[in-house]
Amino acid sequence: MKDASPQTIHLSDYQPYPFAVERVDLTFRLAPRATRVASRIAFAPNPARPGRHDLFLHGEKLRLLSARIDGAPIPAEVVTITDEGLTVTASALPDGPFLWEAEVEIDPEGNTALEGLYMSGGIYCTQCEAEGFRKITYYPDRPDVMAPFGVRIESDLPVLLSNGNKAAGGAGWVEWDDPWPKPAYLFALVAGNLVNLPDTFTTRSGRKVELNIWVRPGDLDRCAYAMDSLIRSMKWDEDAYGREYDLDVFNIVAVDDFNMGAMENKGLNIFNSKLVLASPETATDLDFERIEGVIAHEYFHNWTGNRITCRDWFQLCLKEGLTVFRDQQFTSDMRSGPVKRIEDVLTLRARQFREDMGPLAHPPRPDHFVEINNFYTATVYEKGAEVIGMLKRLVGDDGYARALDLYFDRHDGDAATIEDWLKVFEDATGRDLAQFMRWYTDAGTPRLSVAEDWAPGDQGGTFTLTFTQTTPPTPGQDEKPPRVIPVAVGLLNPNGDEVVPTTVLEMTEATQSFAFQGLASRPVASILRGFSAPVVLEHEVAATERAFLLAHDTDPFNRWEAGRALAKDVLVRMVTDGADPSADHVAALGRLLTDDTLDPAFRALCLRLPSEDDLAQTLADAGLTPDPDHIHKARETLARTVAERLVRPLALTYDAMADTGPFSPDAAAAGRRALRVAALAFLNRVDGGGRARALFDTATNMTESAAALACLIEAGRAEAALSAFHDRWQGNRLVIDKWFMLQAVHAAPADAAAVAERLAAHPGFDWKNPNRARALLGGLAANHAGFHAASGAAYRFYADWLLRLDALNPQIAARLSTAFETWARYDADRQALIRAELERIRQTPGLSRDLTEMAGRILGG
Ligand code: B3K
Ligand code: ZN
Repeated sequence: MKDASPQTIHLSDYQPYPFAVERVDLTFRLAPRATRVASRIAFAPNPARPGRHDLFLHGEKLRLLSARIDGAPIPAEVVTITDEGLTVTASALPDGPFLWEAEVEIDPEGNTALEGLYMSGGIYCTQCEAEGFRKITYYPDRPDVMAPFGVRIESDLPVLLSNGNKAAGGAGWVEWDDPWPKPAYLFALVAGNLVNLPDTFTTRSGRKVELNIWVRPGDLDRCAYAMDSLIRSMKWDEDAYGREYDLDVFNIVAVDDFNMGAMENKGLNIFNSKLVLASPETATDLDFERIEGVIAHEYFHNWTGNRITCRDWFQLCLKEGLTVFRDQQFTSDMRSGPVKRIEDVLTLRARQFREDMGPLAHPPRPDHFVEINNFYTATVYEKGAEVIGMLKRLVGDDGYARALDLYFDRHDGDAATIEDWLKVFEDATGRDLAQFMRWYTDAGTPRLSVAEDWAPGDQGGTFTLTFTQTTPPTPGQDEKPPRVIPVAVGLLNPNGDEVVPTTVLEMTEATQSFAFQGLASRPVASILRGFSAPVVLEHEVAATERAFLLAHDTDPFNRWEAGRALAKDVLVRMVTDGADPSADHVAALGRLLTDDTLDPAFRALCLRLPSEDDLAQTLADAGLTPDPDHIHKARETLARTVAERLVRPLALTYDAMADTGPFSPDAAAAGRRALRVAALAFLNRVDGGGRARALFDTATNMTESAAALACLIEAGRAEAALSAFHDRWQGNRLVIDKWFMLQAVHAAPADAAAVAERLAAHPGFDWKNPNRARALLGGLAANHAGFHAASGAAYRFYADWLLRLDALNPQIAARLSTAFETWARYDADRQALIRAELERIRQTPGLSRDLTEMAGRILGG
């Protein structure tokens, strides 16, 4: 629990810390309820803050046993201790450098917030980003205070790990030394009964690095893919960015209780076990892809985040946006570039656009916050990555490479800012990026509308595109000056040939025209190729033109996008005018489905209908009030129509995409399975669940098993399958998470709240485990029509659980509260129901700072 009046922190108040930390030495004597942490911290005055200053050290939930400065106990009258930390009066401090020594006691087992030092299944582990180190010992817990750390761990447990290289060890103790100065948020400690999958990697300059993945005994046979991903990541970062690993050992540990995906602690990454453990029988292809991507992401942080860190938490996207961008590039290289781009845009729209269009909208670099953990958002991560993609498009590949080299040269060892980041691009390319900075400082998704003009002429015709950009106001930001927007455009001849290859138009004004001359005939424009900027494109296009682009566009992203836009147009008409599905649209889907020249993964994406949440947003954008039931029915009708009209090609595809050889998690095999289960989801609407039942009984991989189970739930024929699945997998927490989630996501809307309630009462619902809580609650929130059922039953159930979770783990509760961020889209009755739940949450005594901030922001106050 935090205090009742949380304070807002402002970027404009930044001041360097008055002291430099020259070295930190920590000794941990581990005990579940009473761990002793002894610290020795060598401070020196920081020339960047001249004058005499109090010594303020962050510290929360610590029992201070002793504190000395330069060996002498500190008189009580010069020390003040509050809930946030400890202050020693300036006049009591030596003039020059001094040594702080303290001992505190902490309670890892009682730490249910999973921040600081805590226990997961008998394993001691830490999570310090953003501000968890202050729950371990008194320290200036801010990213711009960097120091080399030495760590001694005393415990009878067999495996004792910390950052850096192992320095010494004996019976019951180990010492680690991390020579690279780091902020406290990158500190890590793990101790437990763990086993390891070992390997090695030799860097291109010949450093032999010991690699280990540490897991609980019994999990060792599910680590190979994570290790393979790590080795490929290390190689890729050398090849693509010239970045080498810089310690003798790289350890990864998997724990079951973790608030997010993983953490890039220096030399000792700690992972949620769901992003490490995988076998064909237990992990879906999506799980494999995520493992590969997150292993890479955390590894890439070693340079973009660790060697160069952030000056303050407002700069979070400096490390997160760049590292997401790098992991996206990696996945594109490992798998299919176009498929990865489409997947990333789907995520961006589903999560970031939704955030940017609602009450939680904030810039990639926010300028104030109450609880920084609430800002690990899609905007900071995914939009942060999009912004870098735009920079790269504007300066070109060579310019980007030069700028990144300069960034690593100039800022290695620094705690840097977004200004530093843009300056390296300016210096490396000579470009003025003042206007570009708005992408970092302004919230909101720009709307880019396009008008076309065709003027025939004797020397060929002129085709003119006129773009207009506007960005709707967001909380606290009413005025939105124009931004620089790179718009990638290509023009096609009516016969489908490309007459103007992809060219990047740079839009800098509110309205701007671009002319293409000397054209033989009026072309068809393919605009925003590769999704060259994170904007909403408003381009009125006839269905025939969308179908043309779906068939002929040479840009794979826009080819998919044309089909997507077609499906959305159809669905919106079905919802608003009661229109029937479009025969042309279904026929176009049929042509894609059977086009064997196309990558199956791409075809699977083209078959995927827009989500109900996406449709709700589209309707709200158009000034309409989305009705979740109508949306659900329309989407169901369309899916059934596709299934009825394309039953033969769907069935042929379903059979043709069956695995023939041994399982491979690679992109090609995963793409075939994706197409197969996409076909199954349609066929399930007309075969009464027959294929799903047969597949469920015979599947040898989790992708097909889980897809079959989802289909059976939707067909209302899942009882036996659910219990068989549960019996088979009850010893595997990650698979049982899927069992919970599938039931919540695929429940019939009218039953969703009741299903969730029943599942919450199941003995396997260990709500203290974040993965399990997210599986059920996140699953319910993802069931759009179920979550928004007019009775308000799901809202109530959900809010009850947020409150329960908040008392234990505020980060998880706050994150899950974003399910309510779209409340203003819906009708007055639903709005009133959601508001009442949010008010009830907000008024609950003892609410965490995290959830207080979220409920307040969602309500708009
Ligand atoms: N940097 C961590 C996220 C920390 C979240 C703190 N609430 C993982 C990552 O982005 O790689
Ligand atoms: Zn990250």
